[in-house]
Amino acid sequence: MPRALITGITGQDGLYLGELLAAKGYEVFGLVRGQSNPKISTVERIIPSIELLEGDLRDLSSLIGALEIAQPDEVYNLGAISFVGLSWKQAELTGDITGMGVLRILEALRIHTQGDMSKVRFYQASSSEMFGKVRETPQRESTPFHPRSPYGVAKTFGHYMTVNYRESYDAFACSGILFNHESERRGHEFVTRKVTRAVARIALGLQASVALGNLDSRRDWGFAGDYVEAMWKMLQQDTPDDFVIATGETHSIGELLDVAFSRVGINDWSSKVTQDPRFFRPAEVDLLIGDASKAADELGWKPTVTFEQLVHRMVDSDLKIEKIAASRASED
Ligand code: GDR
Repeated sequence: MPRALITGITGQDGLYLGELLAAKGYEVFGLVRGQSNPKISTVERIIPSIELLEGDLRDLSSLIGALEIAQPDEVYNLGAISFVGLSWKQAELTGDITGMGVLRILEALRIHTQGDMSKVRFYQASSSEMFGKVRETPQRESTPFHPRSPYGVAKTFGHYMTVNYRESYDAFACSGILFNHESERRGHEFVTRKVTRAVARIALGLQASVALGNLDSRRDWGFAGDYVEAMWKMLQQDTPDDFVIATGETHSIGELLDVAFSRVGINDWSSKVTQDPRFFRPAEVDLLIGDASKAADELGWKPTVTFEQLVHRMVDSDLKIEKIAASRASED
């Protein structure tokens, strides 16, 4: 039975990856910060066989301890402060967890494997935010980075550390440069889920409008369930490498609003969306669109869910959730 350790198990990607690996017959260990973490019950419901270990990406010895217990064949580092908007307000914490956390887990692995880092396969969750103010379009593995947020800078540090440990210690370390990936499990602070929840609530008469930031930025949005498959595939190769994972399509926030509102029969959303300076960022990433042809050629990976299908499933799921919440509230 192969064994895997996932950091960031309570996040959207941790849940999908844990489910995928458990279905493939892995013994899955998840790292959690503190036993009172309110998301633990969700993890245990979605991945009943999960074994949770306490540890923190800010604490090297806790990472070494987790590796000793899990004895993993594969380690997936998905843990991070992942909300870009927050990273300006908590720049130091973002640098510590999203950036230095990668170095700490690599160091923990080096110590755990007694220097033979080829023994345990390592996946680093890198991000299209590293491209930032893009130098070429579409963005591919060779595109230079120009991050625009403390989050993007921290991810760039983590990416280069991963590459450096591969080159310095022969680590089996892969960096997946994933473009935005969403689902009904996405947190409400991210724009897709913020929109789909608001659309559901507006359709049900529970709220009148939604306040957003920049409607012109463009993203390459895929389905998170497809993207965790790519993470696993990277670690099954003969040699470690870095891959861009993306759909190759880009859409504006305005187009996201079009598709989400039309799902509930609203074709003109202009009176239902306001703009609030609080949601604009000090520096914006205007356009992202990825070229995942290397992943298609070498991993045989392709996205299976279109932008429209993704937005529809998220709106449909939020309609269900909000209906249940509204009927519970009316019973009370
Ligand atoms: P992003 O995702 O920063 O691309 O990073 P997010 O959904 O937060 O923003 C996407 C774009 O939407 C614009 N926007 C708003 N964003 C939010 N969150 N809330 C708003 O009200 C709003 N209005 C407009 C943003 O300015 C931005 O242009 C995500 C994260 O998951 C990262 O962790 C990951 O690395 C990258 O995707 C790939």
